Parts: sequence; structure tokens; C-alpha cells
Amino acid sequence: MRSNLAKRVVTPHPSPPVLDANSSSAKVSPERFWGSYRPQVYFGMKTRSPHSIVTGMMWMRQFAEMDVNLRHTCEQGDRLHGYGWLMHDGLTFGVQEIRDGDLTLTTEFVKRMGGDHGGDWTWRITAKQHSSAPQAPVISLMFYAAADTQGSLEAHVEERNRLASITGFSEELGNFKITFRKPVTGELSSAKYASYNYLQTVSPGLEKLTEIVKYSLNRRFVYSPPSGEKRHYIAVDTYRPPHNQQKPADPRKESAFVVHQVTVQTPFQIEVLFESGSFHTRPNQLVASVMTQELERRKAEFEAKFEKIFGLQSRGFSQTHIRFGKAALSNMLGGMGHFYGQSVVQSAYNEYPLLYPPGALFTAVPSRSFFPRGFLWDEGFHQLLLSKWDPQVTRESIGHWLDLINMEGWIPREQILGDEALSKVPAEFVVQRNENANPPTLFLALQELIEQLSSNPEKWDSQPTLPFLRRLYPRLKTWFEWYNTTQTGPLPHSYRWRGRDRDTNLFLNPKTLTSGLDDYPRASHPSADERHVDLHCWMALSSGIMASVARLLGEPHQDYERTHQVLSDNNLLNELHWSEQLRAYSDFGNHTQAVSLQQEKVYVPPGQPRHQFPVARLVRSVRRAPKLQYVNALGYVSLFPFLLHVLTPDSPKLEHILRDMRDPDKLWTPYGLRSLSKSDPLYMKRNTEHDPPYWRGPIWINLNYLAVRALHHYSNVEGPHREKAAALYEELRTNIVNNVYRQYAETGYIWEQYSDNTGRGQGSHPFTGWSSLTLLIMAEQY
Ligand code: 6A9
Repeated sequence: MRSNLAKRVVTPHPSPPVLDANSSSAKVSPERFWGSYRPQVYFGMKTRSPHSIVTGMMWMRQFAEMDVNLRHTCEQGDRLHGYGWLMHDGLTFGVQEIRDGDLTLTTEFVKRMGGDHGGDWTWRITAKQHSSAPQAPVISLMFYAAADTQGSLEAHVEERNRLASITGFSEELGNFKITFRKPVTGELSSAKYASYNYLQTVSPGLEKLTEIVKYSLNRRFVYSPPSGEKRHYIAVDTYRPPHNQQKPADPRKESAFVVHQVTVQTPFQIEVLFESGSFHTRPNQLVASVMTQELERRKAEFEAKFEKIFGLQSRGFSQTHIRFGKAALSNMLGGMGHFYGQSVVQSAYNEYPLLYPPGALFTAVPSRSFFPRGFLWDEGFHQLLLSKWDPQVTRESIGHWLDLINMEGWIPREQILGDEALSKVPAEFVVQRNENANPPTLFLALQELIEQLSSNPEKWDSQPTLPFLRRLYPRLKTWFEWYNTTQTGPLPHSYRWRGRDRDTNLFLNPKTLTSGLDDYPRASHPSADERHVDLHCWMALSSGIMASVARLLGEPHQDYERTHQVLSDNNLLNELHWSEQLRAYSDFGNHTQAVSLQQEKVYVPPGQPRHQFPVARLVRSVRRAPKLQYVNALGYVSLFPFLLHVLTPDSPKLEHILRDMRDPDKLWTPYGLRSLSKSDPLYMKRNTEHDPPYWRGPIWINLNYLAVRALHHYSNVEGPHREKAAALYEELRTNIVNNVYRQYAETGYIWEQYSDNTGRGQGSHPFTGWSSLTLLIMAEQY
């Protein structure tokens, strides 16, 4: 019995998967086979396969003060002045700009369909110097192809060290050829002086590519342009593993890895072509002026579609605002990744963590540098934007996520799939526990798909939604049931997030990572007596969408309908969550406000030197015992009944909510709504000495998006608060758009959160996950 229970956490859901096993293959979906699905590198492409041949680019500056400044995976530590997609349609092309010191690299790709393996593509890299320094920088670009346990690569060298092309074969790509063209200054100019080097070796895994290149660098090469001094430069030579790495690699993982290095002075332009062997009817090569024409055509199509969908021009936005809007969309599309691997999971019935069944995930990522992987509740927000551009992307993303559900109805919250993803995560964050939820925001994205379907059922791109929902439905039911049974609270129709930190003595307020709002204040003493108002509202929303989906499919919907009605009952909500004292909605639990972090007392015997004893750490001191009561923290959580439209338009509570929102001593700032009231005792308080405030003041765009959307909603329905909502809508919308835009213009990035004090972007960057919802706010699409 016990062993059966222990297996449940890693047993897949029994219903047929939403996506056929070959749905991402070159045969079934050729136009989405190749893509920039490696958001964790500055520039690279792969196919939507479990073990794709990957291609990518590294670069470094020669003769620089800093010795080796190799760039490859997106790292905040590289301190680039900005990088990201300016245009990307998620399908056929992309244009990215990278600013590294005074160097600007433009990386463009265009795909061309043909043959049976996803067709061809061409990259064009344009390098320019930004400043007017006397010496134009000399740059090395390192283009590479690497296999991942399958497929072969063969290097073709001409003229001494110049790797002219790579030919290769893999099951999914068939035969292919990658050609490295020589650098030119412009499309019509002839070749310019360059030095060439290459590396041909094997890698034990894709996460090791940077290291292999680093350990193969040698400065014995001489750069000697016709009209200049001879200088030694750094280039790939032979790979010599560091001494401490004598461990023999797993031979099954050893895969071909080939690097082409070209060293050349700016300005220059280089093209790299991938040609599929099965493409026999290719009219010409996608290079030079043909490439330029293709790019221009794609850009024009992109512009037209962008304006048609988001209408920024017709809303009177400036050209710079429009460019920002395009970047927001393009980075979310260009941040789509395809991952494959196994989560590490644990249930109460496992002594040790287990490996989840291997699975694929096609998903957007919150941040290319800091968290280039899938996060469950982030994805619902991502798809709110992407569904406007390409609902097929949304169906495929949701399909992939729901195909990762186990027989219990649980989906791991953070998806760390494959060695590359794993290499970015500290060990203590890897294991995912099956008691733990994350807000079911995918229902928000489903709601959007359903609305598109009902508003325009004939539209070609919403037609596949109905068959999609039909396949999704058995899994969706189990997913909803999982929340509705495992996350229930102490009273009927109440809910409680699981997975709160138990080590109460170490944290000012134990975190609730599962809610997505990490350190947002909850009951000071986690217990089974808690009830959480945000989760109540998520369940009200989800049951409503379940009812709509069931109705659309002609399935029994009465139970969902009833649940939705009960959870939306404003009287019940008030009984469970309205705090008269706070005059706001609130969590309830075993709670005291009388807590603070204090230096732990360290006993030093008289006469002993102080420094021989451990440094006192901060621990929580509780001055008054907790009791069952409302938590009375005012912030995002108190807004949920409004944010998710659970309140009826005539609810008298709306008046309080709108007033608190507009109050600068509480939630209002000139840059958006802050996460926690300025008057709350935990406002901007650290949780431990190492843990700065996160959801305790700063402005987050996902919830600001919901707030603007809710204001829009309440200003469009009859009710006593309609005008107030309309006025706030205009103000809040303007504040958010202006600030996120201004920060982007000033810093080159879209950020994880914004300071409530100065509006400055902070946290990880680029963060083009939900912060990109600013575009929907500009476009007034909710
Ligand atoms: C820790 C550090 C290289 C935190 O956007 C993803 C999530 C959100 O879902 C959540 O609501 N972020 C928010 O509170 C970022 C979580 C990052 C955890 C990774 C490991 C990696 O160091």
C-alpha cells in the first residue's frame, strides 16, 4: 500500500495527452520546429525536440583591459547595457539588439520553409561601434553547433584555420549543412580582413559549452591586418580540461561540439546559413540581398500585424513608446523556450526525492538571465499577452503544462528540466513537493481563449480552440479537483495555501512561496486554521471557467456552476474574509503583530574573548502570543476580490477598496500600486538578515495589470462606483505605462519589479515575463 502511494507522485495522469507525441515534430509542425527556443543564451536556436542539435553564438572583445570577457549565457554579471528582441513574431524571424560597452551587436534570423525537416534559416550579425573612440574594437564571434547525445557533426576546414562549414545528420533534421560566410562591411562590399580559428571536440552536456570554450583558449595567435601592427589575440585552440576535472565523463553523453571563430574589426556583418538536405527546391540562397529582402518583408508584416492587434499608433502613442511595446511583445515571444527533462519531486510518502517522468515543456520564461525556465503561475500571465498575438502558442503552452500533470492532479510549480536548466538552480531549490500549489492562472489564459472563440467563432485562429479544450478537459477537471480538495481551509468554502515555512523562529513572517507572493505577510504562525483570501478568489475564478468550458463542451457543468456561485457569494466572502478592524479583505489565522527580528543572545563567559563565539544571528522574537484573528495586512492580497471581479458592482466594499488604492499612505504611488501598504508594520521589512523585502512594498506589474483590468471592468458595468473606477483607471494606467517605459528608456531593461519610492526598476533583468503586460495596458486589452 505504502509503495503504491509513494509512486503516485511520479505517475502520469491516465488520460490521453493534450498534445500528440509528435505534435512538435518537423513533420506535424514544420514552421515551429526551429526557433530561438534557448532563451538562456544571448543568441541561439534549437528545434522543439527532446535532444536537439543546438546552435549558438559567443563573443569576446580582443585586446581589452579585461582579459577574457566571453559572453554566452545571459548573465546579469556581464553588465550589458541592454539586450533583447526588438521584433520577433514567434514564428519566422527575429531582430535582437545587444549593447556591450561601446559595441552594438544586432542579431537577426529569418527562417524559410522547405523540405521535410523544418527548412532553412539564416543569421545575420551586424557589429558596430557606438562611441567615437579612435580604435574600432576587434571582436571575435564564436558560432557553434552542438549535439545533445544524438546526431553527428563534421567540420570542413579550408584555408588553414578557417572552418567554412559544418555538415551533420540527426534523425529529426536529416542531413544538413551550416555555412559560415566571410565578414563584410555591408551587403555590397567585399570581404574584409579577418582571422579564423576553430575547435572540434566533444562535450559531456550542453551546460558545459562555455567552460569548454574557455579552457580551449590560447593567446598564441597573431592578428595582422594589412595596414596595422601585429598583435597576439585569444582564440580557441585545443581543449584542455582543468586539472581538478579528472572524472571521466559519461561516454553516453559525449556529443559533438564544433566552434567557428572569426576575429574582425568593427564595423562588420556576417551571415551564417543553415540548409536542410531535404530542401531540394530552394530557389536561391537566403543570403545578402535576398536575406535583406526577406527581413524587410517580415518586418513590414510584423509592423502591420502589431498595429492591427494593439493599435498603439491609433491611440496616439509616440514612436518610441511603440518601439517599447514591440520590444515587450517580442521579448516574451523570443523568450519562449523548449525544455526537456525530469523534475525532482517528493511527496509525504517518499523518504527521498524521485525523478518525475521525462517531459517536454514549451513555455515562456520570466527572465532570460536569472530564471530561464517555466514557472506555473507566471505562465498564465504570459499567455494573456501571447494569446492576443498567436492563440496557437497559448494552446501549445497550456497543452504542454497540462501534459505534465500527475495522476493526483498536481503540476510542479517550477520546471527545472534538463541539465542546462538544472545548472542554474541552487540545490536547495530543486525538489518540488506535491502538497504545493501555485495560483491557477492558466484559467485566465483559458478565459481569453474562450472569449476569442465566442466573440468570433469563425475566425481561423480560434477554430482549433474547441477540439483543444476537448482534449484538455479530463486533465483540467483533475487539476481543478486537486486544488479544490488539497488546498481547502478549516471552514466550508475556505481555502489555504500549503507549504508555508515552518521554521518560524528564523523568519519575521514565514513565507508562502506557493501563493506566488513569497514574503507577503500572512498569519505569523502557520497553522491549519488559516484561510487565504487570494486563494478563495482564484477558486471562484477557476470554478467559473470550469463551468464555461464544460458548457462549451456539452459536459455536465452544474457542479462547477454551483461552486462558482457559492465562492462568488459576496456575503460568504465577507463572513470569511472581511475584517471590520482593517476595513478590508484579509487572511485569517493564528497571528500576532508583535514580532520583530532581534540579535540572538550569544552567551560569552566572563573574561573570554568575544570573537571566539559565533556571530549573533537575527531571530524572531514574539512579544505577544498569537491568537486566531484576521491578519490585517493591507496590500495586494486584500485586493483580490476586486482584482478577480468577485465583488458585485454594487458591493459597498468597493468604496473602501478604491479609497485604499488611491491613498498615498497606503497603496498609491506615482508609478503603480505598491504591494503592501506603507502603513503596514511589515512594510519594507526584511524577512531575515539575508532576505530583503520582495512583496512588501515594491510594485509588481502582474497584479497592477489585474488592477487596471478590474478598474476597466467596474467602470464598464452599472454601479455606484463606476465613475470613481473610471477615474482611477485612467490615472493608474498612465502611471504604470509611463514608469515602465521610462525605466526601459533609461536602463535598457524591463525589470522584475519597481521601487514604490522612486519608480526605479529593480530585481532581476531583463524580466520580460509578466512585466511585459504593460503592452496590454497600453493597448487597453483586458
Ligand atoms: C531561486 C535562484 C541563479 C519569484 O518569476 C518567477 C518567480 C515568481 O513565480 C514568484 O511569484 N519569482 C516570485 O515571487 C522568481 C523566483 C526565482 C526562484 C529561483 C533560485 C537562482 O539563482
